[in-house]
Amino acid sequence: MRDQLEEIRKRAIADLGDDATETQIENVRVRVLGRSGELTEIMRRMREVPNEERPVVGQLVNQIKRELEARIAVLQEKLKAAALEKSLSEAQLDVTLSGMKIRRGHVHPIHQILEWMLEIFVGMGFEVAMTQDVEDDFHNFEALNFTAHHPAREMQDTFYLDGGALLRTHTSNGQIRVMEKRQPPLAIVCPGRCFRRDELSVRASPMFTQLEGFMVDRRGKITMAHLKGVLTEFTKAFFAATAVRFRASYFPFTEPSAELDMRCLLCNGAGCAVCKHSGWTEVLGCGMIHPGVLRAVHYDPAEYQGFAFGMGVERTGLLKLGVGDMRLFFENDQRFIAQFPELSGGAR
Ligand code: 2NM
Repeated sequence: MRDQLEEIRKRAIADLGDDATETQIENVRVRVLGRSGELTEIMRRMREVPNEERPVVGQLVNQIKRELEARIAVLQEKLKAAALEKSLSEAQLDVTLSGMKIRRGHVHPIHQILEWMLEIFVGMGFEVAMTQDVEDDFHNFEALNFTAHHPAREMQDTFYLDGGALLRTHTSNGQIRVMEKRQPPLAIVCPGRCFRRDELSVRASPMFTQLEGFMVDRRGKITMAHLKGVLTEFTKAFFAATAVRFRASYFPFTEPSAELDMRCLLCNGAGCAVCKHSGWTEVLGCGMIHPGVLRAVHYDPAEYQGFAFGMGVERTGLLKLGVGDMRLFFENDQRFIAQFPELSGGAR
């Protein structure tokens, strides 16, 4: 039996050579150490061994078992290390590669310009109110003191929807809606999209952005002087304008009405092609809210008064960014939008 054991050992060791494969190792393990393997078989036949020899044979079996187990462990460790080495060398990660550039988006210049404008008005205590684009005749025209046959109401100027609704032609509808719902004192700015049946051109677009605002309180508390103070402050903060002037104008919803001009940013008043040699650039429209508008929102004009103003964000954006063509704001050409990288950061 000892010879038999030595035979088993020798064969197993021979099969567990340095280049033994996973399968070969497993075969040896099953054949020799398995539940019906050769060593188990010897143990089962132990009663054939004379009593005095049994401990020696038993010891020998255990010794071979330990030896083979140790050998198998060593080989398996080696195989594992080799497999790791192989996978590392095959699935290479070259950390010196330059990497993929992820193209970052930009805040659209119009959106950023609007943010700056709002920041200035919010700093002066105004609230921001977003209002609806689809409106009825009353809130877009009637309440704003437009006469029944005002040219702005014409089909060729306004987008009418089925059922009499329309796309707002200015954000003033939003101011009417805010005043209907709330009582003075109020200081509100209404940004938003507006729609007019204009062809897209250097100067105009069928869809554009407006920022309008108003301030109302008891009669005598909000005067033309406040209008001038707030709007001069805005123009100086936003454009760094060196001077402003108010010029009489006309709007259905304000009386008196005015337009605010600033000293031309390009020539500082000397006269150039941009200001058509006037030395001034038009910035916004404004005025004291018409009593008819106050009555439409059930404010008694004998009790309340206030001012309002409005400006086109694209138009003022052209001035601010020194862009010469309105269409650039609507084409979304990355080469244009990406020209203002500072717009997506904080610096201006
Ligand atoms: C402008 C110019 C002047 C204006 C007036 C109102 C309202 F609703 F309070 F009457 N909203 N916006 C206004 C006044 C708008 O845009 C050139």
